[in-house]
Amino acid sequence: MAYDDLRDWIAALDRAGELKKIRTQVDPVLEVTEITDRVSKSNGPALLFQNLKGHPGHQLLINQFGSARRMNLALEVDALDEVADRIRAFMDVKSPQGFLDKVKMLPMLAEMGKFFPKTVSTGPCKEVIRRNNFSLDWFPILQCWPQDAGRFITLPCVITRDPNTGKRNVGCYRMQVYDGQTTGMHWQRQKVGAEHYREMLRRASSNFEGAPSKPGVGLGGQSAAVDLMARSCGGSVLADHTPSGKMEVAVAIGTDPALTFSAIVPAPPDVEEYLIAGFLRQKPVELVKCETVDLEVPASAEIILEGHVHLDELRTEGPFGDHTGFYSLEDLYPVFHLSCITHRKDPIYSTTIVGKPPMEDGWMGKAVERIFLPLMRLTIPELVDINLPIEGVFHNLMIVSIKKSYPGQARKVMNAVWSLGQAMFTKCIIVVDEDVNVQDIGEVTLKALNHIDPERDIQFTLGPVDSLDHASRLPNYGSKMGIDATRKWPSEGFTRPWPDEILMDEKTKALVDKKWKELGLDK
Ligand SMILES: Cc1cc2nc3c(=O)[nH]c(=O)nc-3n(C[C@H](O)[C@H](O)[C@H](O)COP(=O)(O)O)c2cc1C
Ligand SMILES: [Mn+2]
Repeated sequence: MAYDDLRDWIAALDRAGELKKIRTQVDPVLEVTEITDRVSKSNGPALLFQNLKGHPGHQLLINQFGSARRMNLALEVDALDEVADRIRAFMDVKSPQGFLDKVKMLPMLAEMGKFFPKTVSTGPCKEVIRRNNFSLDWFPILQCWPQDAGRFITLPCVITRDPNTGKRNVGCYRMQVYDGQTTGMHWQRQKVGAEHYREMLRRASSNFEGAPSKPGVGLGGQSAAVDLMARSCGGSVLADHTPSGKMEVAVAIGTDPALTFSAIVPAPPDVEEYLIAGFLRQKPVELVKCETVDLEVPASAEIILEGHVHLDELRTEGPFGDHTGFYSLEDLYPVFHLSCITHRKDPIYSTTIVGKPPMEDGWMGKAVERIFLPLMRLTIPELVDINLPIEGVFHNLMIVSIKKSYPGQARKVMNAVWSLGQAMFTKCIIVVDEDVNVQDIGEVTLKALNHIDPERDIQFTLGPVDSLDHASRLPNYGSKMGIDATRKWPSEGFTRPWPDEILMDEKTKALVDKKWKELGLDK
C-alpha cells in the first residue's frame, strides 16, 4: 500500500528498524551534517531529530533514502529491478490483434488510471495558512558545511508550469536562504525548471520594444532578454534592458517518498513527475491548489512555499558543499520571493546533505540507474548493464556493457549516452563487452585496461558538462572521454590474434569439487 505522506513513511521506517529518533539537542548549523555524515559512512539508519537548537518543537528528517534497503522500502519493492520490470511490461504492449487481445489489455489500462494525479479540495498542507508574517527562519533549515554561503533547503520539490503546454514539472533544486522571505533558485541551465524560466523570458522579451519579431529563436543574443537568457543561471553581468515579469513557483517540502524521489529522477521534460510518482506508488498523487499562485501542490506535504521568481533578477548563489565532495563555487541564479507559506500544524522538515560519497543521494542515484536501464535500452538496445559507481558522483563515470554486433559500436553507444537527457553530463564512459560484469570494478579494471591501446581506443568529444564540474575549461562546457574497452575486431583494423581468457575446464573443476572436503582447505 502506498505511503500516504511523510508521516506514514516515517512510521514504516520505524517499524522496519530503519529509523533512529534523536532527543539530544543538536544544532541545524553544521552539527546535523557531522552526525548524518558519520551515519551515512557507516550505512546507518534514517534520523529524526526531535530537539533542534533554536527551533523548539520542530522535527527534522534526514537520510530517509540512505541505504539500498530504505530505497526499496521507499518504492515498496524487494529489489529495484521490480520497478524496471513494471516499466518494461508497459513498454512491451503490442497492438491488440483481436477482441481477446483487447480484453487482455483492460487490466493494464485500468492500472494506468491509478497513475494520474487527482485534484482535491483541501489537504493537511493547508492546516496553517500564512499569507503575512511568515519567515523561513521558523524552520530548522541546515547550514551543511563550514564554507557554505548560508542555510540551504536541500530536498525541495520545486514545482513550475510549462507556459506552452501547461504541464507541471517537479524538480529538486537546492534553495539558499537569503532571508525569511527570499531564497535562491538553483535550477541549473539544462534542467526543466530553468527551461520554463527561459520560456517566460522569451515571452517577456517578445513584448519588449526592439525584441526580435520571432521570440526565442536561437540564443543569438540580439535582444537584451535573449542575452539575459543566455547568461541566466550562470552569467556574469545583467543586461541593460531586462524584461520585467514574474514566474510562479511553488515548493513542497516533506512529501511521500515516491514523490520526493520522482523530483530527482531525470525524466523526459514532458513527463510530469506527479505521474511518475503515481506510477511508482501505484496510487494517484493528490493535489491541492495554491493560495497565491496558479499551481497545484501535493495535498499531504508538510510544508508548501509559494511565490515568484522575478525575470529581471539574478543573485549570487553559493558556495555550497556539493555531492562531488568539493564546494560548488558561487554563481548567479534566479531569486525566489515567497508570497505565502502553508504547512501542517506541526510540520516535519525533511532534508538531506550532500558531500563526499557515500551519502544519501548516492542511493537515490543507484535507484535511478536500475530504473532507467530499460528506458535507455529503447534507444540503445545493445545495452546489457550499466554501473555508475558512487565515487564517480554520477556524472563523472559510467561503465556500460554491450552486446557488440558491428564495428565501431562502442563509439556509437558513447555518442548515444551523451545525447540521452541528463546522461549528456557523463564525463567518462567505459564500454566493455557483455561478458564483463560492470558491477565488479575489479573485473572492469582487469579486462578494460587489458583490452585497450589507449591512443587508439579513447574518444574525446566536447559538449555540455555538469554545472558542478570544477575542472572543465569553462563553466557548463568542456570535454568528455569514452574508452572503447571492447574486444577489437579485424573489421576494426585489429589483425593480431586475441588471446582467450584463462578459465579452468569443467571436468577438472568437478573433480576438485569432489575432493574438496578431503583436502581440508576450508577454514
Ligand atoms: C539532493 C539533491 C540535490 C539536488 N540539487 C540540485 C540543484 O541544486 N540544482 C539542480 O539543477 N539539480 C539538482 N539536483 C538534480 C536534479 O534534482 C535532477 O537533475 C532532476 O532530474 C531535475 O529535474 P528536472 O529534470 O525536472 O529538471 C539535485 C539532486 C539531488 C538528489
Ligand atoms: Mn522533470
